[in-house]
Order: sequence, then C-alpha cells, then structure tokens
Amino acid sequence: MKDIVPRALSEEFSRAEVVFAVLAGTVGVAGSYAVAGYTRQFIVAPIDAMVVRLTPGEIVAFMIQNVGEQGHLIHIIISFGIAMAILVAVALVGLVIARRLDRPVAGGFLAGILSWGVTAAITTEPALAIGAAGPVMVFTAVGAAPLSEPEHDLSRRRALVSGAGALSFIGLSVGVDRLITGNNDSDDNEDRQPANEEVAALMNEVDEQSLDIAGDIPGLVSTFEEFYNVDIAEFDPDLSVEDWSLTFTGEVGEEREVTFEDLQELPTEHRFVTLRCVGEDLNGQKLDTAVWTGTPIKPLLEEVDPRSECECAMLRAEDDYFVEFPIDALEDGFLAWEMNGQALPQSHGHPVRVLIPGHWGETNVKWLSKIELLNEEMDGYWEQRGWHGTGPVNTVAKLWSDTMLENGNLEVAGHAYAGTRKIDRVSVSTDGGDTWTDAELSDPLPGEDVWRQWRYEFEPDESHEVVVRAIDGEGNLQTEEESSSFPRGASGWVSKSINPMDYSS
Ligand SMILES: Nc1nc2c(c(=O)[nH]1)N[C@H]1C(S)=C(S)[C@@H](COP(=O)(O)O)O[C@H]1N2
Ligand SMILES: [Mo]
Repeated sequence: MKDIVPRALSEEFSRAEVVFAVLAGTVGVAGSYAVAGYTRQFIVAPIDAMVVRLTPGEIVAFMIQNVGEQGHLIHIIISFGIAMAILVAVALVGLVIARRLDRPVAGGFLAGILSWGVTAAITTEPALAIGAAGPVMVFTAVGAAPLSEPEHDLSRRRALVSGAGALSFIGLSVGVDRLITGNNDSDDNEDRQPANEEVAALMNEVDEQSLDIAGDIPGLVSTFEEFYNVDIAEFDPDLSVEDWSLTFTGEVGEEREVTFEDLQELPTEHRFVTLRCVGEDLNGQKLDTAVWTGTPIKPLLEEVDPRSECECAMLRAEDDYFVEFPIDALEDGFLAWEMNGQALPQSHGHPVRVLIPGHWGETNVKWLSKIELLNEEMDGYWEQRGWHGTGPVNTVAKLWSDTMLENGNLEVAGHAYAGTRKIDRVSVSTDGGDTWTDAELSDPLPGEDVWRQWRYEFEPDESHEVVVRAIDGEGNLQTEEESSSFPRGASGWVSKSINPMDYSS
C-alpha cells in the first residue's frame, strides 16, 4: 500500500519533473514572501487564516493545553505545506503539458499563468501575485526543457537547483525565525518613546510608584517588549486608519458606522488597564498593564438605540475573531487607539481595539470592526472551542521573581490582580502556608482595572516553601482550590520551593 503513491507518481512523472515541480513550488512561496513580506499578502497568510477557521475546536483546545504556543508553529507549517502543494501541483500540470506538446516554454507559461491566478485569488493581490508566478514559470520551463545537449543542460540545471535550494532555505529560515521570535509585526512602532506628552508625564509619575524590586519583572506599566500577545491567527491584519471603521448593527434602532476621524472628535481619556488571558498558567506571564488612550463606548452605544433581547452583543474583528458578552460589560468599555502614548501597535489591534474592564483578555477585541447587538446568545470563537472566558477574571498573586540580596535576605516579588474588585492585600508564607505575613504593596494606580506590585523580604533558613495569595478589595481571599486554565482560568495559590544554597553569588 505505501508504495502505491510513489509508484503512481513515478509512472506519471519522471523524477526530474517531480524535483523541478517541488523546486518551482518552493521558489514560488519564497517569491511571494520576497514581494509581500510577512503580511497578509503573502500566499501563506490567507491559507493560514483558513486553517485557523477550519481547525476543529477539540483540536485547538488540545493544542493549547498540550503544545501551547507551539500550536502556532504547527498551524504555520501546515499552511506552508498547503501553499507549497498548490504551487507544486500547478508546476506539475505545466510540466506534463510541456512534455505532451513538446513545448517547454508553453508549459512554463501555463504554470506561470495558473500560479498567478491561484495566488491572486488566494491573496486578492493580483500585482503581488507575480512574485509567486514568476519563479514558478521559470522553474517549470527549465524543468521541461529537453536534454538535447545533455552535458550543457545538466550543469545548468544543477546550478539552478542549488541556487533555488539556497534561496528557499533562506526564505524558510526567515519565516520560521520570525515566528519563533514572535517578530511578525511588520510596522510595529520602532521608536518606543511615548509621542503623546500627556501620557509621557503620566508614565513618569507612575514610574515612581513602582516598587524597588531587585528581580527582573515588569514595572507598573509593561513596556511594548514585555506586553504579552495572544492571537488566533499567525498574521495580524494590516489596517490603516483610513481603512478602519466600526459598524454598530443587528438589533439596533439605528445602524451606525464610525470612522477613525469620528472617534477623534469624542472626549479623549488615558486609562491604565490590565489585561490577563484566561489561557495562561496560574503563575504565567500573560498579564500586563499599559496606559491606553481612547474614548468610552457608552455614548456611541446609546446613540444607536440597542434593542437586544438577550442584552448581549457580538464583537467582530478583521481577523475573523468574534466574542459575545453582555451589553452591561460592553457599556463600561473603552475604544483605544493608543498604547503607552503611541499609536496602537499592529499586534495589539491597530488602529482600534476595545478594552472591557475586569473581564478576561479575550473580550478585549483587537482590530475591532463590528458590534452586533443580538436577540439570542451565541458562542464566540473561544467559547465554540470549549472555553468560558468572557466573564470577570479570577484573583491571582504571581510570584515572578526570587532574588538573593546583598544583605543575605531573600526577596520574593510579583504582581497581583483581581480586575475591578482590585487588590487589597497580598500575604506571603515562607513555611508552606502555616503562617502568613502581609507583603509590601505598590500604591494603587489610577484606574478601575489595574494590578498592584508586591514585594517581601525575609531572612532565609535552610529551605522554604513560599506561598502567596491575594485578598481582593471586596475582602475575598484568592481561592486555594487548584484548577487548570481550561476552561475558566487557572486557580489556586502560587508556591515555590526555595533553598538559599541554590543562589550562588
Ligand atoms: N481580533 C482579535 N482580538 C483578540 C484576540 C484575537 O486573536 N483576535 N485575542 C484575544 C485574547 S485571547 C487576548 S488574551 C487578548 C490579548 O491582547 P494582546 O495581544 O494585546 O495582549 O486579545 C484578545 N483580542
Ligand atoms: Mo486570551
């Protein structure tokens, strides 16, 4: 059985034809990358979006729990594979036609036209599709050329093969490197200084509020480099301010489309807001804070006169992400177009995202394009995949650093967050939970939905089981009962075994 496929192939196509088709497919993908870069005009990008949409929920849930971030790598490898396969098939058609007609150039031309058509259809970018079509055409024509002058042709072919091999290797390495380093945002702000002076002043003020922590953890405001990133797709939408608009639709008295310019006319505020992903581990680092500039959503919502029976809304985005939650929560929301005093970076939703106070990260839709008022509850993207992540966040105290100080004391530190319930206290035990002491806490940031930093220093004995837990502003103790992040967010107390001998100086 396992020989049938190779045998069928070898009967239909010569080995040289298969080699050249694979080369043509590879240089086609590389060529598309060369002209489009790591954007949505790259042939792999729309295929990736389709793979993301079509991957069954159970598989996505399984990947998140078992392979985590590597899930993105698996998606992209599949998408690369599909793009390659399409162009290889096109090249094979060209090669067969060339052989039957005995006209290599015609075969190359046909493969070129076909790959142009397919790439243009996939990416909706006819001009850039030439980047894929050109190399496919050349390689198909060369592959189809008869070996009339064997010596001459062979060496030429060999040179071409090695050249193409090197090119595709470089192309693929760049792609994989970008993925692994997460550096797939073509136009994220290069200059990280806040352009907005009001925000710069605010950030300086707040900087003084950060605790003096020896360990290397974020301050009260996460930098662009620190701020976590969670996307359903591997390619971020690339939208200009002019391209963007937000439509209020569905069960409304009056539909309305809001442009970026309209938003700028509205009262502008700077808000400190913390985001936390429901999918993160108990002591994970998908928890960050920024100062966001934007406008409250409520006045806009009132103007469209919502008539939703379920009192609920579906928010939709340019990457086909969607999430549904109560209007109650949406009303407290904020439309943001700046982050830490700069235009929203592409990876965080450029040009406009929504921020929903106190709710899990998934409600904070990036590249927001539509708010649809519903009559009946519907599942969002993550809820279709088994998550329950649209409600308020769980309370958590993180233990993000443990450092041996010069005075011989141990410092443990981290951040604590309880959404709009706020953090009242963080207590630390160094004896596995028998006795507890309050940690030092940073002064609260201005804002309704922000974390606090905590720090605790103690004189170490032989070994310690350090446990931390937070008490929220309503007096509730963080739940001790442990659960994994799927489906409603991790719970339990973070703990860590610490032995002073482990800190070499
Ligand atoms: N359009 C869109 N919005 C989205 C997502 C997404 O994949 N697409 N991910 C959500 C999730 S799960 C989280 S935790 C936050 C992360 O925001 P960040 O990437 O700015 O940190 O964005 C939310 N908004
Ligand atoms: Mo998330």
